[in-house]
Amino acid sequence: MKRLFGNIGGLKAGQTRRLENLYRRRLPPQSLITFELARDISLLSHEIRRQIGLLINRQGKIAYVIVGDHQGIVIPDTSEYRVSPGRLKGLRCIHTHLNNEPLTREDLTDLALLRLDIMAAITMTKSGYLHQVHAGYILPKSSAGKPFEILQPLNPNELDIGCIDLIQSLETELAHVKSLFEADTKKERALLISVTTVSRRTAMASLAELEDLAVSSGIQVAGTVLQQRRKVNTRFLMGMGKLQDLIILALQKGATLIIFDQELNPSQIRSITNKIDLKVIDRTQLILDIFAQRAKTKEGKLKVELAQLSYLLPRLITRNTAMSRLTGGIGGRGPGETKLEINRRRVRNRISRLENALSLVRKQRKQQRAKRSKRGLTIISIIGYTNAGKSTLLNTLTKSNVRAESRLFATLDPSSRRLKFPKDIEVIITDTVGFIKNLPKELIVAFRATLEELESADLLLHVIDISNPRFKDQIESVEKILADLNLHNISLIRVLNKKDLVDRATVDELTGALGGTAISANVESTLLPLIEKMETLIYHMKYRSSGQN
Ligand SMILES: Nc1nc2c(ncn2[C@@H]2O[C@H](COP(=O)(O)OP(=O)(O)OP(=O)(O)O)[C@@H](O)[C@H]2O)c(=O)[nH]1
Ligand SMILES: [Mg+2]
Repeated sequence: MKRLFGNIGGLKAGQTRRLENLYRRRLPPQSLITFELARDISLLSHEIRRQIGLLINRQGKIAYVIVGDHQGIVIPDTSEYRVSPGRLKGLRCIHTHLNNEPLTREDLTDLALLRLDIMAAITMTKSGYLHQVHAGYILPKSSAGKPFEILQPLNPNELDIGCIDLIQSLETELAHVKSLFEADTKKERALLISVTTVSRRTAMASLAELEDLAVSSGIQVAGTVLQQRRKVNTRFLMGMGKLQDLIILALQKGATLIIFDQELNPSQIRSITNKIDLKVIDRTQLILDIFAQRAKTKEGKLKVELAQLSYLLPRLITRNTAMSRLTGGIGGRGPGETKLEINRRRVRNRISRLENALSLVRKQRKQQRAKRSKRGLTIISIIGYTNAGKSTLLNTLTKSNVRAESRLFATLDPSSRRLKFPKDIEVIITDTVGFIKNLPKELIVAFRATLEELESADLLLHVIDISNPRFKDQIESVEKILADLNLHNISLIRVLNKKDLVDRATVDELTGALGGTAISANVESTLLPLIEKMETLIYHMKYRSSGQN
């Protein structure tokens, strides 16, 4: 006999047996529920003063019998019924309401979060006789923003609603929505969401950048959602109602993934993925993903792996058995407890091996640097926000061929070139990984070797893409990272790049305001003033340092 789910404490043996016997009942395919079954659970529910719920599959078999309390039921873990994104669960939920209340907000939330075929509530008279059945389902296409269809209350003789036909037509429509979006690509489609207390302007700018990041990593963007709140919900970031809207929007837009602009802490990601049946990642994970795609050299791959594992470790979670009301049930998607322990240990071991390998790299780098400084070579490092044009500048300056592309984080591995200035000063110029707002700390740690390289620079060229509408925020982010890395004492030239994309007056105004040199990194002739400025500065430095010797 299958077991009952929920609160059976204090029931009489006969009542428990009657509940267990419900598993034997079968439904003809077209009825939402039969009159007899609805009548029987109403009476039993009235007798025990607790809600009773049934989860019924599409063959009309009762998959779960749930006993709740006066107020509600808790749906158990239905993960064995999980289906692919963009499809319904294959289970409908029919439960009793002890009062005469139609579908509640919570019922609809569960309908959406669990992607049930149908959610129905049976209402009863004061003496426990079946009164009506209230049923609702998710609308595949948003008609005037309405996410659900709620049927007129069904009377006991109207329960033959062509249930399976209805579900099938919903599935067909959902499949259609999905295929519309999938077209010919196998790309993930993401809904981007920001839940924040900052100003709308700041939040939108950040979302726009998240969109660039998503596109850059090969994800299609299905839509963006901004939720401004006075206070951020510590567990789910947003309220249940909003989470529900999000899931429905994801279904309607054919999204397979949700990306949060905020970093989710381990317990938030657990709470949210326990509630909803879609892949959820945050900004940090997206950036880590891009880095993983871009890493080409052995060293780069080691660093990215280290960053990814450090991010993953605290998020390897133990099995979640706690279930909140109806909604809880999708928990326990991870492997069993012991397996998790093994995984954790493995990850820790791998992390320490990676750290060892990388500290060796750091040592070698240090030696190289020492050699260089012995030879008195001057080092210029090009830094700046990702996509600002750093590699392009290096290429044009040194006529070399470092990968420059219109996507974020094109460069992960630093490259150095020699450069001879007109006055015969020879310098080494290095290109490095791009910066970004809220650069994940795991990446800062993993890329320490790269960033340490910057410590030995004599001069930093901060490349700024003045054609980017968010360039002011970007300058701020870069300068913050420089300060965090203790690099703000090194001489720095602001290089205002992509001046060809901005009108002249603005370029002049910005040059004045920001105190930099404007260039087009891809046009050699525009670099002359910058080269002169570098040369003067370096000449000055050399002169000064030799004066001190
Ligand atoms: N119009 C214009 N485009 C430029 C200029 N400089 C660079 N670009 C373009 O901007 C894009 C990014 O250039 P990259 O040199 O790869 O930028 P990066 O700073 O090295 O980027 P990451 O390595 O990703 O951090 C490329 O498509 C370049 O062709 C410029 O002066 N004018
Ligand atoms: Mg680059």
